[in-house]
Amino acid sequence: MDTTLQPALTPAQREAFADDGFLVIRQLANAERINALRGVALRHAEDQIEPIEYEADVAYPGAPASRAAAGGNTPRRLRQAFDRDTVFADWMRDDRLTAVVAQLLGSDTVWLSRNHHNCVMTKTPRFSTATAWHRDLRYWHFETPHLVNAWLALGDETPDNGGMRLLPGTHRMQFAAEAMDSELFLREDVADNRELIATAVDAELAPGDVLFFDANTLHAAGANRTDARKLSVVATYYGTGNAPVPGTRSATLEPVLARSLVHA
Ligand SMILES: O=C(O)CCC(=O)C(=O)O
Repeated sequence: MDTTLQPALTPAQREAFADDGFLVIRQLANAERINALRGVALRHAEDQIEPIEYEADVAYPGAPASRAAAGGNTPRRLRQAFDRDTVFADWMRDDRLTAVVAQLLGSDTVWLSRNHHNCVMTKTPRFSTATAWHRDLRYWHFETPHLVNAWLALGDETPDNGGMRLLPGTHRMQFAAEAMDSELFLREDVADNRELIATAVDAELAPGDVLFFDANTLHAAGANRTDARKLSVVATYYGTGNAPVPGTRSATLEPVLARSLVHA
């Protein structure tokens, strides 16, 4: 493993990620980059540049019933961010971002999946919905569960505007089938689950902060109850020794080599 990576994670940061399944690195993207990303993301959301997943498509509780209903044209995800604009592609291959991912994965080689996340998540006032507790891996198909998500805040993220909440240590836990509902969301009517949910941590983020989380960590987020749109760029990475299972949705689009060994 290359030991010259910058920023270098401290032993405490590595331990926090291993224990909790997530880690926030403050100010990994500077204001100039945030402005550029935000400008393109806002334009694409307002001009509805496809491919977009709408709140009506996600169909979480409280979502508009169809794309034709009031609020039915509210974007939830601007998909295929890597191929949408070079500002997103440059960010997803950024040296400092992928250096952190390399350390968290323990792999000098870092692959970006174009089939999962790879999007701008938006939460729009009035029509946004909450996401229940889940693991991202629930519908992904990889040889190992060793994947890391990088969630970049393009604005402030708080419980009020639907910021991310995480359950520390759940990436290492096994759950009985009855703990989850038919869509693999954690059932909130189960007493043990309610105890676990009481341990939730809010990831409060400022523009430029990145939340890294293990794809097996249970997380959720509320609706946006403010009057400003929330935007976050999200990318998923894996390293040497992992690969999408051929023939599955995880293998649909070719991955991007986001980082390889640069120092001998
Ligand atoms: O912003 C949210 O509601 C959470 C999104 C999320 O966890 C996901 O899409 O996997």
